[in-house]
Amino acid sequence: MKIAVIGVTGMVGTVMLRVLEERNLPITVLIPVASERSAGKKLAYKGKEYTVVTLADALEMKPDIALFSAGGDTSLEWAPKFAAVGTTVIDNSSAWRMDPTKKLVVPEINGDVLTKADKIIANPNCSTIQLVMALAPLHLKYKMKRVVISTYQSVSGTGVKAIKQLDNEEAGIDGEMAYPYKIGRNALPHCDVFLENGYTKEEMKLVKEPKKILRDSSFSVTATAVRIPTAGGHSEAVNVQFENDFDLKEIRQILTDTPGIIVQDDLANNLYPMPITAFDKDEVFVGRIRRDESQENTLNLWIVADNLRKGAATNTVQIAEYLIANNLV
Ligand code: 11C
Repeated sequence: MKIAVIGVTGMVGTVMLRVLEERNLPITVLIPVASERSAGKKLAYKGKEYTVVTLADALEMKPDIALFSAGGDTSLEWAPKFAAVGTTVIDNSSAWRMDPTKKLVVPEINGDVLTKADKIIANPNCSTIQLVMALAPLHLKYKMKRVVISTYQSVSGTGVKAIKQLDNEEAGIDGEMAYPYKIGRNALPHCDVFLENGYTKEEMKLVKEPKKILRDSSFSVTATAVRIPTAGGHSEAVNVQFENDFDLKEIRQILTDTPGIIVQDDLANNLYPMPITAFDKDEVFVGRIRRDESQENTLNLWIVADNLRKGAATNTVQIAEYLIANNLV
């Protein structure tokens, strides 16, 4: 397999390379790709040195799979060019997610929608992935009616400039700002840009993407996305009303039995998911599992994951693994 990583010097690209190193994909040729500015840089993969090439160079090499994480504009321009030479593109940007001709995939949930004909496959938004990982098995059993989400998102979701802003603030340095306000000791109800309906783009991703992944639009979703001064790891307080009543013990068992989910819910020992313990992990952590006593058939959950791993790099690599395992590439 010839695998290209587009945006390899970026934050998600770097993690993609690390995830590829850790897992056992049958990679015969690795093609690290970045902008003209980064072309020629050297990087290490499994103890060997590689030279970063441009998109045009990579296109000529006709990779079997290209993992894209270089922003929406690059994806819109280059993903179709790669698809045209037979490459299967797995794109981490928001460019293709809601395109009805493209699949939006979390392999554990809807990998079965993929076919050989899918040449551009979309990876969902990080906050969506961890949400649906926890909700999908519960939806199957109890059928969701309404979901209310409040997120607590780390600065790494915004990018390097935001990490730098937090670092600068902590060091007392006046530097470039990624946000309109200080992020240290603060909480900004503002992830991505505001839209005409008063919601942010991030909030609307949480409304739309789960319906596409779960292949069901019968439930309603509303969200408030908040940026907090955490370096990495997104957290979500989620309130779900189901059509059918549930048993809390059974909910815990279903989540415990779901591959990719780890239940951390032991109040006597102060055990609950946190960004700091989810850091660098591929699983989605669920805790504070309790009944909403204010209305029937309703559950409260706290869901945490490393947004750069399961929320981005790992899920993209898992899609590639699924394609390879099922001879779809
Ligand atoms: C954030 N979820 O934390 C965003 C980052 O659509 O892939 C990822 C944006 C995306 O701000």
